[in-house]
Amino acid sequence: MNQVVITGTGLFTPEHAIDNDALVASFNAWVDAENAHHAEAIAAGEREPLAHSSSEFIVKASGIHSRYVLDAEGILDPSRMRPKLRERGNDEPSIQCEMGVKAAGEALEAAGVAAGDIDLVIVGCSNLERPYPAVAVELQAALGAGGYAFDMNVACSSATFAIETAANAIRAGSARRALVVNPEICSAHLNFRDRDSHFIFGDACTAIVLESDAVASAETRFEILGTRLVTRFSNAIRNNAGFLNRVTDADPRAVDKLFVQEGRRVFKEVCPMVAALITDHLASLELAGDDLSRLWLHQANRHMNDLIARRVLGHEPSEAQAPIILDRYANTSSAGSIIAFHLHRADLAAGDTGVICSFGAGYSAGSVVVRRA
Ligand code: CO8
Repeated sequence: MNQVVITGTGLFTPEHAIDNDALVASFNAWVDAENAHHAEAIAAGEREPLAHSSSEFIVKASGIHSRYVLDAEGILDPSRMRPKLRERGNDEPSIQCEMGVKAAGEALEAAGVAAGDIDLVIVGCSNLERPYPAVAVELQAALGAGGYAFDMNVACSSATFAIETAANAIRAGSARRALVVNPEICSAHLNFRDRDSHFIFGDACTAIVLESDAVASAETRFEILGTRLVTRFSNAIRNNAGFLNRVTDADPRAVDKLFVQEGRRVFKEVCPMVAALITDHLASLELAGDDLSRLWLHQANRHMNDLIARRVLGHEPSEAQAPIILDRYANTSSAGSIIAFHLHRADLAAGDTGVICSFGAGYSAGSVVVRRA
């Protein structure tokens, strides 16, 4: 079997940032307008007034201070509260393809690989702009990559599932070089009128170049020691937008066509599942928490990451051991753990070991154990 190495990563960060205060001001303006509109029903006790959101709550409950989005104006307009993105024509690249080109360019350059030498492109993300033609095939053409391409959809775990799929293709010899791209436009599926979740997500795109060690030329490479994936069905994180909505006559504006979750339940059920996944995966590689220099965890909630890192490492994690990027990026779904890996790996020395780990809807979780060569 071919040994697989990660030789480059890239990150596209949208130019617009929304901090908690701006997001909360827009939310509260909408709440005030709604309550004023329904003042009579509220006074008659027929309707509960809507409650304000608060920046203090958001930071305390999640660790999120700000998020990047493709469009801030539409989100912050209390009469709209969703991004305003221009529809792309059939002859234009999709928005996800444009994001992918930017992140992939950086990853290819870091790896010292020409796009034409890529044999496999996988686009893995939570939501795809259109079912077909695939965003991955479009990206393959935009980059001038060779081989074959396809889209994958495993919510927040799309990147780790795509890494294992790409690594398996390289291990088996059906590809020598693969590109995994994660264009996440979470703001388009977020209900900015839901107090419980309006602050959770941001947009970003990451890219990873994987190669057979035999053909890699980059000086800095991370050898993949092992990959492990797990899924367990849960209804606690859901999105019911789908192609059958049209034929069941479901209201496309219904709240369940956006992101919905039972946040507390997710927290309680996912943390032990992920800690067990990493610990068991490490044990199968004859490693333990003590052997890890770094945990690049999915970035959904600071407390989740602290708890998982504590269980895996056996002690309180330092900022360097389990870096947090969700304070600036919020939850960028599958891109989160890859952003952490992209921004926080340069200081590792040869022989240092770490785990890239995702977790999210499905439930789904993935562990990728890497060692700096
Ligand atoms: N402002 C002020 N107060 C608030 C707010 C607010 N915005 N929201 C809730 N409160 C109040 C509540 O009313 C409640 O008050 P009371 O105690 O009086 O009833 C109190 O705060 C506590 O509420 P919660 O129990 O809901 O708060 P938590 O402490 O549980 O924190 C979190 C909420 C942050 C959501 C937390 O539960 C969490 O992070 N859970 C895990 C979530 C998670 O990781 N989800 C992953 C989902 S992502 C995924 O897998 C795939 C998604 C694909 C992309 C989708 C694109 C959109």
